[in-house]
Parts: sequence; structure tokens; C-alpha cells
Amino acid sequence: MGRVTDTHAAPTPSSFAEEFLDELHFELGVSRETASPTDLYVALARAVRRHLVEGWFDTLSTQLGGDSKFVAYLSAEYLLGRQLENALLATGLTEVARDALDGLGLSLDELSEQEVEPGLGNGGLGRLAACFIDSLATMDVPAVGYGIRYEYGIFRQTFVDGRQVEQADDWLALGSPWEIPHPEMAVTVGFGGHTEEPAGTGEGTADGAPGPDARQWVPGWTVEAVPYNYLVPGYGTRNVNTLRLWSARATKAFNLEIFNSGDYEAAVRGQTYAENISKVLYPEDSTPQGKELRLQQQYFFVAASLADTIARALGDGDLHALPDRVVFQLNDTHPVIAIPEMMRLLVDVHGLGWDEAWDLTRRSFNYTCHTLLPEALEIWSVDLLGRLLPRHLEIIYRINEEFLASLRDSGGNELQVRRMSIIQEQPERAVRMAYLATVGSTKVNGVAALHSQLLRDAVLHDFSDLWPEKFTNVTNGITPRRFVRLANPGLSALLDETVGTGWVKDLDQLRGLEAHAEDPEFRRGFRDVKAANKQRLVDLLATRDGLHLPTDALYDVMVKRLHEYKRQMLKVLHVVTLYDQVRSGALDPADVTPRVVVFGAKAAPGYRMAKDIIALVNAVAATIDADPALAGRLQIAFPANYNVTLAEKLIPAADLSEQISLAGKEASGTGNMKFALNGALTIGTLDGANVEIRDLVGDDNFFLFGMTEPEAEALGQAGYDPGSFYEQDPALKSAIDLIASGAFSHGDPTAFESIVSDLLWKDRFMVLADYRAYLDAQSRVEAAYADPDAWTRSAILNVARSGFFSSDRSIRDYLDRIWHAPAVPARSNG
Ligand code: 26Y
Repeated sequence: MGRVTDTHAAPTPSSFAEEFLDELHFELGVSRETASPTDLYVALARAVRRHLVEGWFDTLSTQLGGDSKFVAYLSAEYLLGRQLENALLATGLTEVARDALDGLGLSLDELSEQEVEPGLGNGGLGRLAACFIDSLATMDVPAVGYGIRYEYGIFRQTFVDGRQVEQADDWLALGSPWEIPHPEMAVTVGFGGHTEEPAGTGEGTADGAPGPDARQWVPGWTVEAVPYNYLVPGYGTRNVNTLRLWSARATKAFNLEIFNSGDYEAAVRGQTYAENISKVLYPEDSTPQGKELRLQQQYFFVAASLADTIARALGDGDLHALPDRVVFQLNDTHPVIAIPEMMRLLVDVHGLGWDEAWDLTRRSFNYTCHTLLPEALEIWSVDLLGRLLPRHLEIIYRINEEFLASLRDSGGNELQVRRMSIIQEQPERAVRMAYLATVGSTKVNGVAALHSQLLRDAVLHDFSDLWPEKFTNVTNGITPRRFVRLANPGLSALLDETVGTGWVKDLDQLRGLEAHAEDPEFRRGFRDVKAANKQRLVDLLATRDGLHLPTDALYDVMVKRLHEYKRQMLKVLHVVTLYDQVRSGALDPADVTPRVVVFGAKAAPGYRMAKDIIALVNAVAATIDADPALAGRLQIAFPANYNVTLAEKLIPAADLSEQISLAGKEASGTGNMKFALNGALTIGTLDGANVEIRDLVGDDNFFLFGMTEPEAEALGQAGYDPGSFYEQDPALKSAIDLIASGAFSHGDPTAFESIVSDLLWKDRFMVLADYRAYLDAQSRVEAAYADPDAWTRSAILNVARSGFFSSDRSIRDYLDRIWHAPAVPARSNG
């Protein structure tokens, strides 16, 4: 190995500086004098990446050498966040790099700021996948994350006159130092065409003969899937796992057409069509649109990943060993086309009989559901699916026929059979992907205890009656590396001093803090950390967004995608009520607890109501800002483009975490866990993982309000009338009337008409029904905040008792309950 790339020896600042300059000069071709900040960042990233490669090679040779089982995590989204600081943490090189850069007159922190985060996900589901691959690597579990290398990630949000405007996220524009492309390992993926009787000698079957159940798929067109490897370093281990994201490239056949067809332009258009597949992340995270390109994306990455997995797991080995060598985890229904694809590979390509193939498939797949909203359950019209994937549709039909026949055999009545059919007949024939996933998997899990229960009781009720042992729960978690150690260095230092450094890998050790909750000295230290984090946030939002915020205030934070079920409107009504009461003289401004209400939220571009709510938040913010009566008392901050990078600054500064969805609608939430672990108190409903947070941190350290899920359900059944709540609560009535009057829209009463009328006539998520309880809970918050010692004590207990929410624990649960794949620590070959 070359002089400066000898990554065996522990690097010193001077050797690291040399590596950094080597990258800058010889790889980027830029001199120190002419280098832009981005150049410097890219050179730094590449220098750090060198130190992951040895461990990665060791991991690959250890894992591929033995006969270990590995996890193939299939996810259409990975919301990774910035990579540099995480890689430095994992390699233990943070201080070396800092010193090296100092010596060159450069600042690590400034270069880190250059990194554009890979936003290859919408929200919770994508971020969960990123936390899981971090935990898998840290726990030495052989695992590969498979997904899509979108050229454009989640859009950048800007506000124009308070309304959301989306911009393309060209995150690759300035180079992408973390990825390693392998064009030579491209996999060909077919689409369209037709199926036929297989020819005498079966295509690719092991012994050359078609299997008894084989059909031949003749695709109409193909694309190539080019793998890009991302190194996923474990913390405090040699292990470095792989995240493999696929990028679409036109096949040679497309390029040939360029020569053969006289129509050059049309041929190039064809190329563009193929390469569109990995162009952009769909920014919707509910109400799937049934868009053809989305199905193309799903099949594209699934087909490439399965081919890759089978080669990796089996080499030339025995297909019957598949379930012992690999376990697939389906992250929601987005990759569920993998089930018929596996059947196609086994039956058509490898010549297995149907029953044997089905047994192997079912034993290899597991499915995680992330929703409770019926409209979020993916379905694909038979028409579209049959056109794009004709063989897969045949396979799905046969899976369904056999499944329904088995139901009838075991005495199922016709109503039940129709309810459980993988094919829905009305309003159009379509494949219910959640049902296909359930039928084709060994285990089905929800993402929080309540959610898993509601899956069993409602969403997949018939299936859980049929196969009770199939259903399990794995409560979500978050990685303490990124969301505590990196995001909150002040708290981390305090934790290290108090309980030692082991918590980063074993978050239950935070329990050791409990004893210190009563120690005034410790409480002071804890408060100082929170104050410093607020200062850091205030500084950031001043430069990033031009906001001027006080530090000496209660930071009340609601950050998550904008959805009606999450009830940002409830928060708005609280703020409007405070404003209204001060304005009308009912409330003395001096009695208002100084509060900064922080929102962060992107709306799906086509979601009108969500966009209107964003506009309303900004309008209320501007109106309050303009009113001197509220100065220093109440302020809304709504920084645009909430993303992982901003979350890492916002969450550690929060006092109050808003988790106020209607009970029974939020599958889990993971932001809720991040806040608790950073010492914010939760105001929340009994929904998703809030239930478990409250159970653990204790009722005294959690502001509970609102209807329970059965209560909300019963109210809906009884015929919910939001107008009656409006009529009966003068404060509520006054707040809504104020919005309706145009008070936040320069006197224009039409501006928020759609919101007002929806609340009064529909209010699907029962904002008005929970309004009074929410306001009462906010009064309890104010009373509690008035006693800093008691508040801090509660905050400390939130941290101490939230170790359960480490994604390491989630992974342990997946291993115990679903995967049964032992850890395999990487052996050094060096
Ligand atoms: C099919 C397409 C429209 C689609 C794309 C993305 C559908 C859903 C999604 C993303 C869903 C999502 O992020 N769900 C969230 O998953 C988190 C992790 O489990 C949960 O904590 C959270 O409650 C849930 O809303």
C-alpha cells in the first residue's frame, strides 16, 4: 500500500493532513490556493473514507467467507443526513482531522457545513432505515441495505409569501464523495413485454430444462441497474457494512437503437426514459397515486437487489439454503413486488416447482407495516401491473388463487374470502400490496406496541385471526450516535462524566442518571447544556433564516411532515388562542410564559390542505411578530426546509416536544423518541410510541391529553360533529372566528376559508374535540415550567428512562423475533 494511504497505522494530524492534500491535489486536481470550500470538503470526505475501506474489506471477507446469514433490508428510502461527522465519529478521527485542518489554517466545522445531506427519503420511514443500518453495522450484524440512488432527493422547501414552493434537490451537483460506483457490476432489469410457454430448454434453469410451473417472460424493454456502494461504519467496531443504492442507466440495446433507427432524437428520448427511473424521489408519503414511474422504481431496485442477494448469499450453492443464508425485510409495501420476483426467479429461472419455491419465498421474507391510514395502503391496478410486469401479475394471481382455495378449504365463508383477497375488485381490479406482503411473509410487524395491536385488531384483522403467530411488534428506535452523541455534544459530555462513555453503544446505561436527578449541581449542568443548545439554535436560525429569537424562553417544537392527522392545526389554534386572549385583554401579556413555537414541516406538493396550513402558520407568525404586545412573550419560528441537518440542531434545544396526533393514527413516531432522549418533555396523546414513552418516563414527566383510540373511534361511530365543539367553547370559537375574519390575512376572509370550513364541517382528525384538553395540558406545561428545578428533574428523568428507544434495541428485537441472524464481528486481515 502506498505511503500516504497506509491506513493501518493510526493516523496522526500530520499524516492525515498529507492524505487530505493528496486527495485535493491528485484526485480533485485543485491546488490549496484555488480550492473552493466545497473542494476542501470533498477532499476531506475522501480522506476520511479511506479509513473506512480496510474495515469494509475485512467485513466483506469475514461475512462472505463463512456461512453466516445476512439481512437484506429493502427500502425505497434512506434519509441519511450528513455523512462526514458520522464517519469521523465511527473512525475515531474527529480530533485528528480537526488538528490536521487547524494546522492548514482550515476549520473542520466550516468544512462540515459544506456537506449537502443526501435526502433520499420523505420522513420517518426513510430515517428509520438510516438508523437501522447504523445499528446493524454497530452490532456487527451481516446486513446490506438496498435502495435507490435518486438523482434528486426530497425537494428543498422555500416560502414565497408564506406559501411553500418546492425546488429540486440537486444533491449530487458538487460531487458525492461517499459513494463508490460499480458500473461493471450492473444488473439488467426487464419491463413490459409478454409471457409465453418456455422453450424446450429452459432459460437459465440449472439443468437446462424448464421447471413444471415455469413460464417464459419476454420483456419489452430493459434498463441497467448500476450499484453505488455507500460504506456504513459501525461505531466502536471494525465492522463496516454496505448500503447499495441502484441507479438506472440505459442498456446497450437503447444505445444501439441510436445507431440503427434513423430517428436519433427519438432514440435519445428512449434513453432518457430509461434513466428517469432513478431520477427523483416521490415526495408523497401517504395517498399513493398509482403512478407508473413509481412502480418502475420499485421493481427496478427490487429486481436488482434480489439478483445481487442471491449471488451473494448462495454463489453457486443450493437454492434450498436460501432461508438459512438471507432474510429479507420489506420496509413497508414499497418493495413487496420482491415476493413475486423471488417466485419468478425460483420457478422460471431456476426451475423449482411452485410449492417448493413458495415455501422458500415465504420463509425468506418479512414485512414491516408503517401506517394505519387506509388511504396510505398501496394498491396497484391490475391494468398497470399487467402491462409493466406481466409475469408478476400471473404469479400474483396464482398466489391468490391458492391462498383463497386454502381459505375455502378450511371453512372460510365467501365474504371472508373476498375481504382477504389479494386482488380487490372494486372500484377497480387492483393488487393489495399489504395483503400480498402478509401472505408472502413469515412475520408481519408494526412499529410500536399500540400500532401492532391495531394492525391485529383492525387493518389486518382477518389475517391475524388466521395466522396469530405471524404478527409481532418491534417498536421503532433511533440511533444514539447521530441523535445524541453528534447532535448534542454538550449533553454527551455530561453523560460521559456522569455514567461513563458506554451509553453510546448501550443506551440502557442512561438509567445511571436517575440518581443524579436530585443533585442540584447536576441539574445546573443539565440546564446549562440546554441553554447552550438554545443559543446554538438561535445563532443558526439568525444566519440561516434571518430569524431573531430570544434564548430565554420555553422552546416548544413541532417538527414532522405536514399532515392533517398529525394535527399541526391544533398547535396553531393554541397559539391563536394565546394571541387572541392577549389582544382582547383577557390575558395580561406579563402572564404569558415566554415561548418560542418552532415549526418544521414539508407538505407533499399536491396536498392542498397541508400547504394551506403552512401558509396559515406563516401568516400567524407574521401577525404576532408585528404586534408589540406579544414581543418577547410569544413568537413562531418556521424555518424552511426542515431536514435531518436542521433536526440535529433543533431537537437538542427543545423544552417541549409536540406529539399531538389523533390517537390511532400515528404508527409510531420517531421524533418523539429523539426529543425525550435530548431532555425535552412531551405533550402528547396516547398514540404510537408516545404510549411507551409515557410508560417509561412516568406520568409525572409527560403531559398527556386527549381522547384515547377507542374514544376517538367511538366518537367517529357516533357521528362526530365538530360544530358542536365550536359552539360550546368560547375560546375555540373566538380563535376560529379570528382566522375566519382575515386577521391573519390582511383582512381577507377568503384566505383560509378552506381550513376553517374543513374544521367546522369535517375535521376528520378531531382537532376541535381535543382542543380543550390540549389547552388545559398547555396550562399544566406553563405551571411546570415555572419551577425550573422540577422541570429539569423531569427532563433528566426523560433522558435516563428513554434508553429503550435506541435503534440498537429495535435491531435486537428484529434479530430475536424475526431474523435469527447472529452477529459476526469482522476479523482483521491486516
Ligand atoms: C407509497 C408512498 C406514497 C409512500 C411513501 C412514503 C407511503 C408512505 C411513506 C412513508 C411513510 C412514513 O414515513 N411512515 C412513518 O414511518 C415511521 C417509521 O416507522 C413512523 O414512526 C411514523 O409513525 C409513520 O408515519
